[in-house]
Amino acid sequence: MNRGALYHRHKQNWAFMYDDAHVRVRLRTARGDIDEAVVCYGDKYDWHGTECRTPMTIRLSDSLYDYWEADLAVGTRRLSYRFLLGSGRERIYFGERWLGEQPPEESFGNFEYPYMNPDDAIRPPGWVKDAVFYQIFPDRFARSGAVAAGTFEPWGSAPTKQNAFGGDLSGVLDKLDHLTALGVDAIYFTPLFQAPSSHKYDTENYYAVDPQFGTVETLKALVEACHARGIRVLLDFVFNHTGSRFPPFQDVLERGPASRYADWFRVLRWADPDTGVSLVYETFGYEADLPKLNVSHPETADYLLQVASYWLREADIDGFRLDVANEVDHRFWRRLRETVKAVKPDAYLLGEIFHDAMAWLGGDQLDAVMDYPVRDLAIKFFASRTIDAETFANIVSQQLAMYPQQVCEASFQLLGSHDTARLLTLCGGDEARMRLAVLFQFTYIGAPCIYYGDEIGMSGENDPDNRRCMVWEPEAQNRELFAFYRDMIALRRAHGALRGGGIRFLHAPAGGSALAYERYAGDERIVVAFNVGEQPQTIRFASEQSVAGDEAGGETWVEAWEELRTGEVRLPDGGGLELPLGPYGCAVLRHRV
Ligand code: ARE
Repeated sequence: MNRGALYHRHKQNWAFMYDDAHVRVRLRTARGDIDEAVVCYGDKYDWHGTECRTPMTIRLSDSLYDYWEADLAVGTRRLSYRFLLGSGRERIYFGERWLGEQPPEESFGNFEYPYMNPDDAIRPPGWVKDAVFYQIFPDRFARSGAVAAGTFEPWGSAPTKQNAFGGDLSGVLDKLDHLTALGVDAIYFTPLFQAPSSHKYDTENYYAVDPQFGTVETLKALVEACHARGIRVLLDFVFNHTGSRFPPFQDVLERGPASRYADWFRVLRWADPDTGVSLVYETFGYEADLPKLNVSHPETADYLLQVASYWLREADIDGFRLDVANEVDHRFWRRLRETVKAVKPDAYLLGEIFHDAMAWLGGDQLDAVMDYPVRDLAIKFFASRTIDAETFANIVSQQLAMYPQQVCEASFQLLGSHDTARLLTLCGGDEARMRLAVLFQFTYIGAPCIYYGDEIGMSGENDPDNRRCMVWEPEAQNRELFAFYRDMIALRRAHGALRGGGIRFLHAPAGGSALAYERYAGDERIVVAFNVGEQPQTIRFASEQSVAGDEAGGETWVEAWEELRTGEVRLPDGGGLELPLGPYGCAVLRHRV
């Protein structure tokens, strides 16, 4: 047995309350190394009277490790536990402070989940896993009739880093039918508070809607209209930095260390008119226009918390997308969570973090992050085709094992944003590849988000080309693609197993371009299969490959979405399943229960 590969520790992604009555424990072992894993658990105050055993199953595997899981019902809410591992004839016990063939008599040295305090449970808002988001960049989505002609660039001309097109919130209001027809039920707006740039990440006034976009009243009317249609609204807040026109920063520029806002920013060196030395301060990414806020200063933190509270109460928004969340201190996020959840317990706190975000997702700070790591893999597998199915499945599995299940369910799944080139462009303009990526997005764990215009076939390279004006002329829109997106949303809504529950890869060969996985929750199981290559392929599953381990043959599988069918599904006599997939083919099958 490869003992060096064994890993477990309590809390975080290794032992967490998935619901109020269960602790899910996860154990890492070297891939393919162990035949059997069992959790021995009980109450440490009555170990001999309560000790019981539950077998674990491998739910995920990456290139190096298997991840075993078991859900433990803990009657006394106190959990002491150790693992019994078997490989060939070898049997060892694994605890927090020992490893060996004989476990200690008592529970001393076991792992502990000391008490299942309800307040320690990680509880992202329940609605998120069922939601489908649509991202709007307000300057480029829609311009209402109220905007004076000639003030802005002509709609549809080429975006540059500086120019503005006059999009506004009334324009969004006029276009809500588009979103309803598509079927989305949440909007993520990039910033709309007053700021000089077209992207508005350089906040000048946190309390005002940018005059180009409208007023507080327009925003309130828009949120109300969205709510009436069952659409939730998420706004983008920039608390890491401000714009240089933010009045407290202007005051610092004017008064130097004498400014009452001197501690609001991270000044490294004050200007000295005598020596000609100029002011040096920390910024976002070396951008002089984006001075970094010092949220460790109580006044600054209080100010920003009041901003959050104001917009929740005033405009009844449903969540916050938090810019550069990984560069703001944890203490501030804890305070923000308390502030926000006190006003609206099911508001969604979504952080922009591009890497391992467990340190923010323990239930006391953010609810979720934008899943750029999985987006990156999806782009490489479906769009640029620079990784094979095995690499894709391994790294996706590794990502899933890094978080508690409920955190994965509430994550924000995107294939593109205002910070990336557009999906269709990354697919080289090939719509077939794009559709496969979108099918993945809508059958994977986490709430999908459509970047405005992707659904009607817009293309665009990196910023600023990815921020072109939305195309509204019906003849210039790809309506078949729109119908496909609408179908994908409907498919996801029709099956709980696509929105919650687990995922298991069934077919992901090294060097391969065909991929299949199963989504499962309760009795429901959905198999999704793809061929991202130009050659036809047939994927074969043995019955035992199915997660539930029962018959995957006979008449138990039906097509969940016939429009996607690319070949005749075959059910061989000996059980199992055969899926012939044409070039860029795919299939979605449902287990009939
Ligand atoms: C402008 C120009 C760019 C130019 C840049 C630098 O448009 O072409 O490259 O200036 O000169 C906003 C605007 C941008 C603007 C920027 C600065 O939207 O258009 O860029 O302000 O003025 C990292 C951060 C992440 C950040 C991205 C952009 O971690 O937080 O970079 N994203 C947010 C917003 C942006 C916004 C800002 C932050 C600033 O979503 O829209 O930019 O408020 C890797 C790394 C990531 C890195 C990522 C993307 O994966 O791991 O850390 O993200 O690449 O670069």
